[in-house]
Amino acid sequence: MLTRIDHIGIACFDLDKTVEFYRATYGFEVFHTEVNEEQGVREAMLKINETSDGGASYLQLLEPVREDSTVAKWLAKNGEGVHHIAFGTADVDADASAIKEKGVRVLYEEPRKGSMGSRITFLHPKDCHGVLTELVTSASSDKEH
Ligand code: CMX
Ligand code: CO
Repeated sequence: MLTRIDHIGIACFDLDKTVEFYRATYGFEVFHTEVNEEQGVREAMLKINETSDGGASYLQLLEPVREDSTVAKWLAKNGEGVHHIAFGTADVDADASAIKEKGVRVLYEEPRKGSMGSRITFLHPKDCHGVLTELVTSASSDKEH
């Protein structure tokens, strides 16, 4: 069951400048940063609020680390902006299979590594009314691993 907005993914050209904008404008601080080589991004997670399911909602600021990454390709076409939304669930495997049964393309056979030890998968934006949609099970709520 999808129980929260885990994060909104925002693509940017310069992560440090974008982090500084969110700090100076809204007072949001960086909760976590990491490079996800597989996804081709350097990212900063800004925690906005905790949620009633024991998780939290974040902004995920994303800067590409290689030219052939999905985010680099998207930025070249669209410029900076909202790249995807992510729903949180305690069981990404079960939710991804249930959604696949409904005819929505799930991009990965098995969930992959996301921020902070989470497991993630994506739904094709063309099957989701133009919204690239991610499903996330955070490390703390993961029942499987
Ligand atoms: N939101 C909405 N639509 C998108 C999109 C996005 N982020 N990215 C691509 N599209 C649309 C394009 O506009 C294009 O539509 P048209 O054919 O109408 O022009 C279509 O999808 C195909 O786009 P493309 O530029 O040819 O891109 P690809 O098919 O190569 O890749 C996708 C699209 C979704 C398969 C790829 O972005 C992907 O695998 N995404 C999942 C991984 C990811 O995004 N990782 C970065 C974030 C990591 C994290 O959150 O941790
Ligand atoms: Co994301």
